[in-house]
Amino acid sequence: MNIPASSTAASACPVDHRALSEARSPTGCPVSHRAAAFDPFEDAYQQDPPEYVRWAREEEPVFFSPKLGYWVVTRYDDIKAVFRDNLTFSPSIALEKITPTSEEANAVLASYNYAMNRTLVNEDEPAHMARRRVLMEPFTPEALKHHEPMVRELARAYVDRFIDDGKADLVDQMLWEVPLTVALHFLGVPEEDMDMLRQYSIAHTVNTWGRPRPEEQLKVAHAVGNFWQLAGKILDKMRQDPSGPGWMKYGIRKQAEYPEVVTDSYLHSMMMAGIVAAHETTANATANALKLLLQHPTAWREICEDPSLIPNAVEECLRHNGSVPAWRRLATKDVQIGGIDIPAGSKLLIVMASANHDQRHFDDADMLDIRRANSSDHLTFGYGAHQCMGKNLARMEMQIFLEELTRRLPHMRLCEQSFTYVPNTSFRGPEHLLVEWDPAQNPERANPALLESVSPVRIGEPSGHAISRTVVVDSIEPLTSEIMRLRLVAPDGRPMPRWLPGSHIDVECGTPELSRQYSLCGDPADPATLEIAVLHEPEGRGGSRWIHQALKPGDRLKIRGPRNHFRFDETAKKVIFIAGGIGITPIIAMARRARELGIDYALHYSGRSRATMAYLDELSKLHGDRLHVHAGDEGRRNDFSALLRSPEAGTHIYACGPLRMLEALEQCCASWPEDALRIEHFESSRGTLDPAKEHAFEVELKDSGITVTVPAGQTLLDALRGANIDVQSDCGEGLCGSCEVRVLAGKIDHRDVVLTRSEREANNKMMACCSRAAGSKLTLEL
Ligand code: FMN
Repeated sequence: MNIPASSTAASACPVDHRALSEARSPTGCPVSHRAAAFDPFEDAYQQDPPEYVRWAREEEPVFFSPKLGYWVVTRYDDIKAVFRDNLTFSPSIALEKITPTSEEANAVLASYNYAMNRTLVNEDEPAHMARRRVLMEPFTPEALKHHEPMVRELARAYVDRFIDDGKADLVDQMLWEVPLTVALHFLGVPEEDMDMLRQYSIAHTVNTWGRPRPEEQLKVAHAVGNFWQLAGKILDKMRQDPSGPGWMKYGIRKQAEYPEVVTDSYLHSMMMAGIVAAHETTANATANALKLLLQHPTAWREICEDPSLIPNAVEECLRHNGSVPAWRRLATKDVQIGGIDIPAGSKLLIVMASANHDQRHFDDADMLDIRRANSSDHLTFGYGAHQCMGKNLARMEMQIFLEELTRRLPHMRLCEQSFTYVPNTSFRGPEHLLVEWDPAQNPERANPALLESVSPVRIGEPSGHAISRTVVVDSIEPLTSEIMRLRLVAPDGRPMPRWLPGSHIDVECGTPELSRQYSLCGDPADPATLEIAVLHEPEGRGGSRWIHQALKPGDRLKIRGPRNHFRFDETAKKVIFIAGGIGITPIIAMARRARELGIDYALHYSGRSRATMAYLDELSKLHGDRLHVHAGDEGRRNDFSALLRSPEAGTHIYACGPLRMLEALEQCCASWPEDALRIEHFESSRGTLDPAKEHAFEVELKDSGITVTVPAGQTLLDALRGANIDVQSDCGEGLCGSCEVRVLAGKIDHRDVVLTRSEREANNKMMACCSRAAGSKLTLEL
């Protein structure tokens, strides 16, 4: 489809007139020289797509490319908004040839009766969602689990073939064939000639997303034509007996039930597109991931030493260096993207690789951080109704490949080489990946038992919040008879993660199931140490008891985080800090920060007696008469109603302590401006699910186009995960805030202790682990 010339008048000029060139956008305006030079078939784009469009991401995030005839979108929020609205931004051009081919090449394709049409990826609503729903079941985590042993067995067998050679081209010797074999199993297709299918897949990529030269076009057309015919033959054979496992067979069986939804044309197109989609993306993604990790030896060493880091490392590699750098959409009406007018009929190239390096969404976006908490926000799998259906199969394969290679070849390194890519906009991975190692050092020679150990694969999105790190207990020191201070350092002396006042860490108290949160109460400026203080609760659930009784200096400990749901707003005019008992811990770093910034503040600290109150001397030295100690046995209770009698504009109150104290404070602050009071809870019973007292409700997922029922005995979080929707979660009790989802309609019954009063009243977000619908339905932005 050509961009209509008539659409020029409506649109404002989107470009920088100071940097003129001869090139014209469809608006008739000249485009900037960099937009004019943009060419995604250049090697510079192939080598590093986010770097190639850094200028655009920073200065001209939506621009028209005259060479391509597309509008190019480069920022995270804009691309997510495009994916989210698949009516305004139609996917119908996703499989169109990006480079129109010669008459001769078209004639070759026609001679094979080539008729690639709608699959899922390029189908508009309402046909798309009806079909997606009918065909979804084999992609659910439950169904995918059955494939894990086959993937593992294949990965091992391929490593066996080269492990004693001391060198390999991982792409040629493993990363193409294993995903291709897995893809064929998944589809239910008998194993065909692997080399031929690989060549066909590359031809399909070049035909659809490449810029083949005229002489190349004929060769490509023959390969694509043959691929089309082969797909037809496989389908015909499958139709004779569509029983047994495999997604294509499942599709044939569903055709009998829903002939208008699962059409013949769909099945033939999908057979061909499916073979490509299911393996080329995974093969490229794994090659990209291995290249990236081997180029970052610290990250490689860390995953070799601790395979539990692999699921998030996979996600971070998909973010940093994914295999699908860009995708396409068609604007169906005049619309704005990032403030730029886009006329109806415009074609869009949305560069997800650029979104994934957008500093506005990812801190230190260019850095590879395998513990990054929001790695899985990447857009490599797309987003919304068309999000990659095979994402969890790809994640599983990548985890298994990394696990096998890190365990068996931790001493592997990249050879000197230059990397080449097939020039095209959308499928990207090195054509070869040469690695070498000393076979004499293969760990399994000294320790054959190593081959038996297997780390569990995580099917679905990993939670970056769930990534643990090992630390060493440097010192343990009693602060009172019930509270002890722990100083934690890195085992190799490296700096600890950075944190801000209000942050806490999760400590694994002996087993991963017994995880407890502890606020950081040291100095954020000290990069080497994390300090926590733990109150012994003998009648508790066992976490604090374990810390007090089992832990010794020199022990290793697993922690997660830091995370912060109690952020200190440094713009406050005045701050009142109120701490009760062990609730002093998050307040310590905040009060120090207020002092550093010269903010007017007061610190009120209550306890049963001075002897039970940790850090008193240190606080008194630092804060002098800004510290007010309220010791119960001295008859000096904190009188909140007197302290907070008159609301003051610009004053913030930060409070942490026992539940009763916090409830009393909430009452006293009822007449204060909204959100003046900011609270951290250490405990909550509000989120406990009692099926007898609950009712079932429906959730409509706007972006995915499905409706899920949440039974009385299930949390919203579990219901979403059961429907293959990724939502992060950590504490599961409504304390930590990691499972927040956005709500578009329906009244929420909030059960968490994270949201502020005004956030609850706004009724536009909720914690999926514990909060529910007040009525019978909610609509979520998922
Ligand atoms: N307990 C402490 O003793 N010190 C802390 O600094 C501390 N910080 C916490 C921060 C947050 C965000 C939360 C949710 C809880 C915090 N707690 C803290 C409470 C502990 O996580 C835990 O509930 C307590 O040690 C009792 O655990 P137990 O019942 O397993 O013994």
